[in-house]
Amino acid sequence: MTNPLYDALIKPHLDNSECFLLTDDGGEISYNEFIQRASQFAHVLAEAGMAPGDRIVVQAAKLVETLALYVASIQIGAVYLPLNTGYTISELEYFINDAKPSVVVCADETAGKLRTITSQFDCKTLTLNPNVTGSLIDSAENQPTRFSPVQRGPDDLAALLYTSGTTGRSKGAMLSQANLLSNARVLVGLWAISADDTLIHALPIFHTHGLFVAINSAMLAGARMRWISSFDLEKILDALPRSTLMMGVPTFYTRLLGDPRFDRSLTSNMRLFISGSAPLLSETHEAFEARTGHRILERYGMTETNMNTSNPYEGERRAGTVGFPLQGTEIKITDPESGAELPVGNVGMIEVRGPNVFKGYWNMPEKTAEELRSNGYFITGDLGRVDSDGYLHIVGREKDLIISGGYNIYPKEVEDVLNDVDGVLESAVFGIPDSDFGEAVTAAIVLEMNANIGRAELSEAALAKLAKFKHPKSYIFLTELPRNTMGKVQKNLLRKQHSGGA
Ligand code: MCA
Ligand code: AMP
Repeated sequence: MTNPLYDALIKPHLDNSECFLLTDDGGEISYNEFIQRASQFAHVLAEAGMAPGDRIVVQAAKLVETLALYVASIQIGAVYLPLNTGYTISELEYFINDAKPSVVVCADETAGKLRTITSQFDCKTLTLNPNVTGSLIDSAENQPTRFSPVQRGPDDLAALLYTSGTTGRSKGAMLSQANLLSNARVLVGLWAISADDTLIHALPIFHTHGLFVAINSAMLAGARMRWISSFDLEKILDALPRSTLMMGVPTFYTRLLGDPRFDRSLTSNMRLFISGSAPLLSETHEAFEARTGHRILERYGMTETNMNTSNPYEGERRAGTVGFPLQGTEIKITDPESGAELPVGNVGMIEVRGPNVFKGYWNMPEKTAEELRSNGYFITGDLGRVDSDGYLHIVGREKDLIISGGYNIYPKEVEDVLNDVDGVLESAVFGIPDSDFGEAVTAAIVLEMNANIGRAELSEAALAKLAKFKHPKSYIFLTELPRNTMGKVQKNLLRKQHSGGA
């Protein structure tokens, strides 16, 4: 038995002196230099007592060192659990309490605030600050630059990624070594990623898109990455003439189109633009081609499944569709009520099976049983249809979910926070079309009789409990929520009535 991710992503590069990362200061970090750094971190984690299968929680800025932590985690056979840098302490406490990591890596400022929770079990804290200081950096200084990888099997867990749930409670998706590696192999083949590629990497690295789709594929292929800490229009425009590949959420592409400098000549060295995480409007697809001559390749994935489908690299990239099932992955469309498979062309629940599909939710056997069938099919909660040419169209979502700038927001979680505010009788959170983020979080609020509160009190409650991207961008005060005869709030009606602004 070996360590599949190590063998595929790290071992081939131990002596690879080719460039891996292109940084903001114009510097280059080679594969072997980078792996030496990661190996030093692996020694620090091993000294902290981490054993194979232990969880490591990482909430850190998008630094080269944060990426090195991911690679260190593979080396020591740990389960990597990255968290959005925007999460509040109360959100972090939930994840830490649920996952019971043996190490948490976060900024100094956060470490102090997490002590109440980390002191409750055997959990060590290492710090990594945005300015690349902290106890992780100090402890790594004199460590050896080679690390013998811990043995792991294909079914051993490599990552635990939390995804919010319709009940408001986040669920940890357990991803195995084989889940991640099989997907990376298929994507590298399908998108023809090679050592000749330079990928513009401006996505966050705490989600599947920026972490696995981008990084695992780049490392497997031996490609370079232009490492940009977040979406920065100027840096991306500057990098385009020397790059070949970009992965982004639709907001990346609408923002690029918003700048007149983004044109055919600036993108003439580019080989491929890939979009995912949220629906790409056909208008964006068409405007992009008209401006640059490139057809964006749209694909479809989930935290629980990695990537499921993709438009073809060779062949027609069809706007408004997410293409065909990946090699080894099966898709079927079923009746949401009965689970029976529907004939081609019908709209129904998208179900997915394949080596990419996760192992279940951490500590939630009932949730796992509800969503992952015993025959291996995962019930995505997305509604779609397959057309007569085999392209999958996502036509909606059965789950009550808002996708804003590629981030998922489950209304229930926001409603729970708003309903707790004194003076709020009830609330309904929904998405309205937004030209930048795709959807914008909006809250309809019904106040208790004689309550004297407004937006300020609601924003304050959101600030204390929820990461900023989940905050309602607007509040609407109503005397009552529209309900159907069953008493269910009609969010479609709210969406329709309040969608004027986009
Ligand atoms: C930032 N804000 C947001 C978002 N991002 N609000 C709603 N939705 C967002 N996505 C808040 C900020 O806190 C700020 O609040 C205000 O909105 C404006 O921020 P701005 O500077 O415009 O935003 P930004 O920093 O430029 O970020 C926008 C972004 C970013 C570039 C679209 O959100 C992003 O990188 N998104 C990618 C997400 C992603 O990787 N998703 C993949 C997950 P204030 O002004 O109050 O401070 S899904 C996945 O992995 C699946 C498997 C898949 O298929 O890929
Ligand atoms: P996450 O929970 O962050 O993994 O988000 C997964 C969800 O993002 C999916 O269930 C879809 O609803 C959505 N999604 C991902 N890619 C696309 C896409 N290309 N088009 C439409 N929705 C997408």
